[in-house]
Amino acid sequence: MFNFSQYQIMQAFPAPTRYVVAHYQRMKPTRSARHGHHPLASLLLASLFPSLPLVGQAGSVSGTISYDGAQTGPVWVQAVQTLSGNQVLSLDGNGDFASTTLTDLSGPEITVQYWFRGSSLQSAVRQQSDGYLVAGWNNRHILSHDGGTTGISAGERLTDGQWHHLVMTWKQGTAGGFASYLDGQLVQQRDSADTPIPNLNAQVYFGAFNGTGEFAQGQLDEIALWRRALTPAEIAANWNRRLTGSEPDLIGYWNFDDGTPNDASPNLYHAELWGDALIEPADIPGLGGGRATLRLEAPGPYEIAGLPDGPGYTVTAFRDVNGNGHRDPTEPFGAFASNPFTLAGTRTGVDMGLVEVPRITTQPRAQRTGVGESVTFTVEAAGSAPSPSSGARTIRR
Ligand SMILES: [Ca+2]
Ligand SMILES: [Ca+2]
Ligand SMILES: [Ca+2]
Repeated sequence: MFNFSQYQIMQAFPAPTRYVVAHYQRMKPTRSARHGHHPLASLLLASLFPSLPLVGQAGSVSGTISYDGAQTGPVWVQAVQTLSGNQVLSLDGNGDFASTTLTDLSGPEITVQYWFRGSSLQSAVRQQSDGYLVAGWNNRHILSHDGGTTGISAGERLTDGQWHHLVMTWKQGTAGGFASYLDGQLVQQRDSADTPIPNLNAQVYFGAFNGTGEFAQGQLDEIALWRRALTPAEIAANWNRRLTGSEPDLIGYWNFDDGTPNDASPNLYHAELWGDALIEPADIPGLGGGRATLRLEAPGPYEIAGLPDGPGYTVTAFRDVNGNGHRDPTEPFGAFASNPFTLAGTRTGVDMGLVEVPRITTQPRAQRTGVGESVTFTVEAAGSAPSPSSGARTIRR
């Protein structure tokens, strides 16, 4: 299946700009090519054009971003598809976890990846005996044989209540061989130690330290362990794809979609639920569906192409005043009025007006006054409402 969600568009380009990429059209269709695109085409295109938008395929959304406020900065537009029917592992932070039958992660390379939403990432994926490997410990990824609890950062904003995709990769004795990624973007990397991961001969747990403490609180999904370090290009291209379980080099893959904590890889490292741990429905924005982000220098017309047709799209935009690449509470924000909608081919008129949450910029000050005198208190506010943005009231006493 060809998944356009892999194209995260990070550079600005004017809407009329077209990058026509047609190599896939000569590929032989296969059973998996449901829309006529060979899976190899995605790899080819991803390697040739890792960050270019595609056109002439499936759907596109376009419209105009308007904003009449005073804040400045680039505008980010995001189209995300949320597919229904997903199930996840839910842990309440008190005695809940899943234990697997997997006990050996030894070797020269590994990748641990998973989706997380919640308030504590502790022990998301954890193996520990006399050594340890923990993906998600105090918001870090740590390996006892390489840096101990120092580890590397798993990223910011992990516990903001939104779904996030986390990846840890490790490859023995490699420049930049210990790396973490958040939502497909590199968070931190450093050179790795030149000793292999030891065989800890201990069960791998989801959400707990050996079932006794340091519990995660939140939801986990799409937990995948690979016996090799995925490359930055692979992660950029595939981070929000659903796996099938039959991918080469998978150690194990738990997606909970059949209502069980079973390993969907051929290795069958099935897990067992403990405490109040349960598997329940929760749809993850972007998982297995379309997902694209576009950066504009300023409000105006935009187009996002190369999105797969289907239901569950939402389109939003914000003005990145502080330039950090994500939406902060005071930044102008807008959402398409017809969210969510079904994309079928070209969707025009996906217009959004950016508005700001009102914020007070000047507070009234205490004033001394005598009987019979007037005093004026002034408060000034910025934002899209209320109107007017400043005012004064005179009080007589
Ligand atoms: Ca519990
Ligand atoms: Ca799932
Ligand atoms: Ca921002």
